[in-house]
Amino acid sequence: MTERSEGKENGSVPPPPGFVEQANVSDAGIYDEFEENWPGCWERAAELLDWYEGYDEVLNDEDAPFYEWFVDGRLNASYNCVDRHLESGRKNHAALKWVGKLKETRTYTYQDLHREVNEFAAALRDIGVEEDDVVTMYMPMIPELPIAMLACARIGAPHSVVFAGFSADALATRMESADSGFLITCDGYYRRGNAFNQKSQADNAVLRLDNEITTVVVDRLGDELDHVLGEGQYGYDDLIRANAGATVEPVEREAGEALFLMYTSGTTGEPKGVVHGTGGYLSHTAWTSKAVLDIKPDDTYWCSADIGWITGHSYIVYGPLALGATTVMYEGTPDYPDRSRVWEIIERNSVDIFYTAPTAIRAFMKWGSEYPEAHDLSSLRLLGTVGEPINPRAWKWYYKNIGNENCPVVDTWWQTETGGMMVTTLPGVGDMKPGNAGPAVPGVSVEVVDDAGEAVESGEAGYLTVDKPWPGMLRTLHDGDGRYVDEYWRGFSRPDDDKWVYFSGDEARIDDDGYITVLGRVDDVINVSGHRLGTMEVESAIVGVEGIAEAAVVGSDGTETSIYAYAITEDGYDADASLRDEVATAVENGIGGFAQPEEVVFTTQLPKTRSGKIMRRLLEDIANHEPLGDTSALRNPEVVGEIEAIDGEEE
Ligand code: 6R9
Repeated sequence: MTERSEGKENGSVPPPPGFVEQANVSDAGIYDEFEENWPGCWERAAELLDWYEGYDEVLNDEDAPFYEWFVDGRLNASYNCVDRHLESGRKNHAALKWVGKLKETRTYTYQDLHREVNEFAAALRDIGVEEDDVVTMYMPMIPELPIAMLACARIGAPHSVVFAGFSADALATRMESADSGFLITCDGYYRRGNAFNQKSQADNAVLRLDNEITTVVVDRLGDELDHVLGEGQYGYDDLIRANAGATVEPVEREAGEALFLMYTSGTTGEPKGVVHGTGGYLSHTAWTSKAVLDIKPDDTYWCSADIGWITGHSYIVYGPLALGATTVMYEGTPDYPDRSRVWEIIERNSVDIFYTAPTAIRAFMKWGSEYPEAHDLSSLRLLGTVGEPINPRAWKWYYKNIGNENCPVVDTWWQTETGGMMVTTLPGVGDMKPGNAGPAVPGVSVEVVDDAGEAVESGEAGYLTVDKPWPGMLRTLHDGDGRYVDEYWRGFSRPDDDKWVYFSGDEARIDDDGYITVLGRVDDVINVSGHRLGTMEVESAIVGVEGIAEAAVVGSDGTETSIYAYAITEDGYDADASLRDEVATAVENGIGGFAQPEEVVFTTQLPKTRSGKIMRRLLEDIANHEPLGDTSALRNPEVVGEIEAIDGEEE
């Protein structure tokens, strides 16, 4: 590294001057300005959108923690992400550049996008979708997915996108919970070059549901996978053809009305249906796309997340399209057909901004710098990461080898529930500290607190909380307002003093400059290659196997975080390879192949506290070959030696 990039004594790296000159936000005064004028400061975000009806009030907190942002404002997300860019003379500008698995490409200009979103919105109405009906989508990374999302937004039908890697069971659970009668899926897709039958998964899910489901099937594979449309099933292309040239007036939605649902894992086995509104969510994602990702309308921007997760919703679809930029969507994986794929896509499309996850960066690093070196990456202006903590070594590798020390790296902390970014440096303003996400976004207020809810001293670990509402925040949980309050607002709030504090479930440290280092989850949620999973969900799939009495799963950090499962067999059952296979199959069927444990360790007991709780932290240390922390709270300390011995034998 050069002297400059090694930065100051405390390891911080100033933003590259060439970047600052052109940044959307470069005045450090923005922090004070936002603080002094809170919540009015958030009008800066709302002003990025077009409203049919202006809001009367920025924030109504009378019914906290059910906050109302941009009260009585009316807008439509599809209009904001599509139509208005036609009106502003950008109709021939590329909106979506799709790069297919087998190197096919498709580009949709804003006009193309407008046409297909309208036709599909008309089709949705034809098949009976009404305002506020929840439409589930179970699709891989194909253009029809964002098109369907925007079509739903147009008619005020909240979408619920379920990651395509989830199993039929997991899809059925989410559809049932959302009371969703509509499903949009596809025949199949390519996984490492092989055709995978997605429709049979979707059909199996529908069979499990009591109510009638209307299904739309996108033909992704052509003749490769012949599929038959059954009763209540429509072909996407047929619907589009039948509605050729149709236009649908965007429905005016109140700011607080739902734009979408997104299921995410929590501490219990039941996934949580996070509900996002329209006005606050879109303002927050548009504003952070501009201030943090520095997106400008002429940029080609690529976020490598999957649209099946929140990052793809906020920063492939809604944020960048609200700003009128070109968003790249990639169907494949970074190493197929070879390890140059990502750099080739950046070079070929002159990508200006690249946003990815630490797990991918660690893989790139392992593969070696010769792959990026063989490509011209000089179009890049800014790099971002999200999803889990990034270690300083990976951060520096990314900064140097991909950004050539010319591109700021924004390490953005946020969650499904927050809707948009919450903690990160502003790339044109603040110094970066590798391994350290940064301060709260202007207008966002975070605090790291102890068990009693008091702010911890700088440098000490505590719970990461948000002590003021923010526009992108979830509205509630679809499963009920009570669960919403219990899950997020019980721990540190003092309702009697009308003080409401949101708990993220993360542990963090804060330094003297107010920079946050996120340490990881303190609840029973694990992060598997950027996919958030509840330990309970995986464990309940495992104990469903005959012969398994009890199970505990933890995350282990390799290049990719993977799952380690510890299981106890019932008397009379052999802890053998076939039982191990059954465990793997149960997880595949219950959740999806991506959640399969890397290791299944059979043991006679699990480490438990005196109150009978499994001490996952200890299993995590064993899985990661780390020194064991405090074991004094264990009821059965002898278990540690036993598990370590088995682990050792297996390696
Ligand atoms: C956007 C997204 C949320 C959890 C979150 C935290 C972890 C996300 C992070 C990060 C450290 C970052 N996380 N970004 N940890 N540094 N920059 O990932 O949403 O899938 O809901 O996961 O991910 O643990 O609580 P989601």
